[in-house]
Amino acid sequence: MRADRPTTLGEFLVENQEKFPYATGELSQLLSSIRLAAKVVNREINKAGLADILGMAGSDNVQGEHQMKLDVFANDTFIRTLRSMGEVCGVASEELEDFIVFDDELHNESKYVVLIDPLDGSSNVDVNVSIGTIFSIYRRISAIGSPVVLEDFLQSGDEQVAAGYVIYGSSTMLVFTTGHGVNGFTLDPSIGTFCLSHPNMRFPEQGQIYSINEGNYVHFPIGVKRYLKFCQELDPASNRPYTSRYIGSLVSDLHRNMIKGGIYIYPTGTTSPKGKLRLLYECNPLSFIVEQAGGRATDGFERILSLKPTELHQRVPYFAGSTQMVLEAESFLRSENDE
Ligand code: P6P
Repeated sequence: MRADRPTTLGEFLVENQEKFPYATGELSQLLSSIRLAAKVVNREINKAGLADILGMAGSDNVQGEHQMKLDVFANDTFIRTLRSMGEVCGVASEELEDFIVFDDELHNESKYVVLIDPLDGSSNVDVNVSIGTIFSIYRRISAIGSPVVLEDFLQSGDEQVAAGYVIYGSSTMLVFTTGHGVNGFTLDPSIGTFCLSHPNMRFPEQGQIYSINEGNYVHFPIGVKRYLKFCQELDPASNRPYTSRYIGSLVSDLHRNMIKGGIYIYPTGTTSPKGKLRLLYECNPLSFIVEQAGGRATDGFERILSLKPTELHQRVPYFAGSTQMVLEAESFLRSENDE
């Protein structure tokens, strides 16, 4: 941190280069690519209400979800920017059925793969609610010099070398970790630069905010229903009832809870037997952030980062946030299983 001005993201990357895994400068360059793409997407989001970029793209993504024009724009922007640099050999995206192979001599020599949710919560664009980009970075496990393969993407979350998110909200922030804590950078639009605004972000051990779509209550497992009633009971000793905050935008809900303390839950349900969130490009990267910030992230029973992925778009139940709150919620799930 400088006395006269905040550290820029570029300066931070240079000053912390030696801490990055396999510090050869390539990861720094990769993170700079993400920084550039974030600025380009941010510009379009901020004028979405004006340009003809609002609304549906007229296509559906692999999830069967209607693609917003901004979804498509964000996906294309991140993939194009990642391809233009020489650090990445392939990308998997929420918006695409299969992963993309950058199959040429330069990129086959690259060491990293990126998994990305280019614009999470994008249905909120038309109602001016914050949305986000989530990214996850691994070293490839297949032989350098060959085209990237599926196994390069199906690594457990503990193998991530970096992960983070961009939140396009009242301000635009890039929050990431390389395994040495979590740092948040706010975009200064007057100079088009991300500046260190939230050094060493930490999840409060306890919190009073629970984030879940209670409209799905009837579909929840009994343990989740019991936990929600627990959150809503009056108990001065534990500052309950807790407060319900849920805006239907995972990055925004999780970011708020990291700053204020809280838990985000997307459980299984009769309409979503494995939950809704995707392991590889939502839960793994955010769980790396959560754990690096001192929080806890599980599927209700197991650490998310320990799970061994079996397919690109697999879904998992998600309980993430202040450690004491996640442990509390898990205890209700275990009691259900003990019956
Ligand atoms: P529901 C957005 O589609 C998303 O993946 C997350 O950003 C958000 O938390 C969740 O789904 C909202 O889902 O079923 O509550 O509308």
